[in-house]
Amino acid sequence: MADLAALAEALIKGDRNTVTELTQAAIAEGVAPKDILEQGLIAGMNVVGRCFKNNEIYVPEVLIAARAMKSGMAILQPKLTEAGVEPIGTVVLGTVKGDLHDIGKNLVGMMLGGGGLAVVDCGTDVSPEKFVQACKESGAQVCAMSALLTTTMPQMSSVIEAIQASGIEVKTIIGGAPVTQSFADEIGATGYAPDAASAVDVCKELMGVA
Ligand code: B1M
Repeated sequence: MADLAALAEALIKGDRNTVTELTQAAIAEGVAPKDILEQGLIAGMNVVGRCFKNNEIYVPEVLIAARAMKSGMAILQPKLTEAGVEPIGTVVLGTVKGDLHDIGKNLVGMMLGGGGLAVVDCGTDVSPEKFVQACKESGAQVCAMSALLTTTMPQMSSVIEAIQASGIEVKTIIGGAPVTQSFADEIGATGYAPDAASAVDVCKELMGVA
């Protein structure tokens, strides 16, 4: 009998081999891919996000859990596609122009993926035009920007202006060490999150799927 609680537990521990084995076993037993995703992998990642937010675990543990999630997803993704399971929403993500820091941005991407969202990761040093183009092409509901330098924070405002000028309907969320809620309010961003786990909650709220 497939044990999805054990799958979630293995993911929380970052035990990649057990995640692979239990995902394969659940598929072999005919468990619905959506249940494996929601009750196994996402359930585990939700716990990781909560513990990270509460400072009970730190960046290395999150990265190891995310690696385990990736192993499970590599097996599960083709089955989800076959079963027609759609992600609950799409987020375009990137570090703004002039900024090469990507550790926090990657954590945000991993947590968003772990939360059942599709992520279009544009990488680092992303221009406003590239953000807009990626939003148009993917039909994303949310554009998520990271900045680690005080000198690149104004780029977030440029992205919001470019989105407004393009006429596309997309919400924005910003984050990164120097970014604050008051800066988000000042530049008209629709969301702000202080950490990667909160970014998942905020994106889901902005999409109306929280
Ligand atoms: Co740079 N760097 N760096 N750096 N670097 C900082 C940011 C700095 C604070 C160091 C310092 O002086 N004390 C400083 C910025 C000062 C300032 O602007 N006020 C600085 C500087 C000055 C620079 C250079 C200019 C140095 C130079 O060349 N003279 C240069 C700039 C290069 C460029 O970007 N153009 C530079 C270069 C680099 C490296 C390449 C060496 C490397 C980056 C490697 C990489 O990312 N691949 C690097 C690093 C590693 C750092 C520090 C040490 C660590 C950053 C980090 O990864 N933190 C940093 C000092 C520090 O923070 N102690 C520093 C861990 C990460 C998990 O946290 O990214 O904050 P963080 O993400 C968090 C939250 O902020 C949030 O979630 C994450 C997890 O919870 N979050 C979001 C992040 N994005 C979010 C988006 C969201 C929501 C939440 O919604 C979309």
